[in-house]
Amino acid sequence: MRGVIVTGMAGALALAGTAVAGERVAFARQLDGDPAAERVVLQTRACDGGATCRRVAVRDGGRTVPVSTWTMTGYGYGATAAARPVRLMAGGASQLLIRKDTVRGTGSSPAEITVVRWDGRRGRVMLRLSKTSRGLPPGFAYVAGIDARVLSGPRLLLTREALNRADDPTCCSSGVRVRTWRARGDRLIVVSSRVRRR
Ligand SMILES: [Ca+2]
Repeated sequence: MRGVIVTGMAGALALAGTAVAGERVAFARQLDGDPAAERVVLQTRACDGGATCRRVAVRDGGRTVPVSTWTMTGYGYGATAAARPVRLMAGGASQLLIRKDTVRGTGSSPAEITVVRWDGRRGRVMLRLSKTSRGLPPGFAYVAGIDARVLSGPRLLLTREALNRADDPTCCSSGVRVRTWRARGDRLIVVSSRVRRR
């Protein structure tokens, strides 16, 4: 079950037990093999401490299945969320590029980028990058900024991570890592990685 972030049953239970204060449709897009387009919605609720939490869900006919959590894994912060369709696999379906940021966050606040493939029943995580992802280049202590975009043409995802040494102020990173990723099966794998040091 690796990579499955929520099953249909768990999603239904989570929705039943969680008050969703607000919701808006981000976009409608064909995400799987059935004829109807799925609607991708951003759901909002109040989190502990007055922060706003948002998550992304897919509405497929009468079912609504979350494809992200309300907060970022391992943190209790409120989170903003945004989702857009991307094409990283062959075929007509789109995948979702989900970005989560901390509500009223600073440079050191948690952020997360996730690529999810909707398989018609649930969201499968193809890639998840956060500021605390392991495997940093030698000499760097943490990621101060993270971003992702799709390169036109070859179905490659490009990620940029601002890299800080332990004594860097969060404003001013000592390095940047640029990686490109492509789909292999249900995962995204690194095809190039470059670290620039200032
Ligand atoms: Ca569909």
